[in-house]
Amino acid sequence: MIKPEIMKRLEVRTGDIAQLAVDAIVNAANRSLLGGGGVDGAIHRAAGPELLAECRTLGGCPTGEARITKGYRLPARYVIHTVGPVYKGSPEDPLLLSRCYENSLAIAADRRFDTVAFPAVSCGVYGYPLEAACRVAVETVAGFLERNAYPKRVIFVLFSEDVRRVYDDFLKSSR
Ligand code: AR6
Repeated sequence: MIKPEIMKRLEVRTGDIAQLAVDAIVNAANRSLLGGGGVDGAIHRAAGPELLAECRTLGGCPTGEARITKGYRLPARYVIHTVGPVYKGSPEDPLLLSRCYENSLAIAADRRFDTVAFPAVSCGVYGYPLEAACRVAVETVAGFLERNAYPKRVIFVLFSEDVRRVYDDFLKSSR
C-alpha cells in the first residue's frame, strides 16, 4: 500500500522522455555510457554531441549505479544515467533494478531536484518483464519518497499506452 501523500508525488505519462522539461530525466544506459538504441539513443540524439563528450569523461558505470551529466540541448536540465540489469530470471535482477532507482533518486535528492522522470529501465533490449519491473520501480520510488523530501515529484514516462496501462493498474492496486 502506498500512502495518499506519496501517491500525490507520483505521475504516469505516455510519451518521449527526451522531450520533457524537468530537472532531470533518467536514461536507461549501458555500462559504457557511450550511447546505444532505445531511450538512450533518443536522449543522445536530442541532447546533441556534447552529451556524449561529457559521458566519455565518466569512465562508464556499473550495473545498478547512476551518474549525472548536464542535459545540453534537451529541455531537461540534467540527465541521470543508470544501468539496468540484463534480465536473467535470477534473484539478483530485482535488487539491481531497485538499486538503479534508488541511486538515481539519491543523486536527485542530493541536488534538491523538484521533478525527475524515469523510463521503464531494463524493459526494452534488456528484457525485464514489464509487470515485475513496474512493481520494483514503483515500490522503490515510493519507499524513497517516504524517506526524502526531494525530489518532490517523480514522473514515469512510458513509451506506449500498453506499458502505461501496466503502471496505472499497479498504482491503482497499491492505493
Ligand atoms: N521515451 C521513453 N521511453 C522510451 C523511449 C523514449 N524516447 N524510447 C524507448 N523507450 P530500452 P533497456 C522505452 O531498450 O531495456 C540501449 O541500447 C522502451 O519502449 O531503451 O534498459 C542502451 O544503450 C522500453 O519500455 O532500455 C543499453 O544498451 C524502455 O524505454 C540498452 O538499450 C527501456 O528500453 C538498455 O536496455
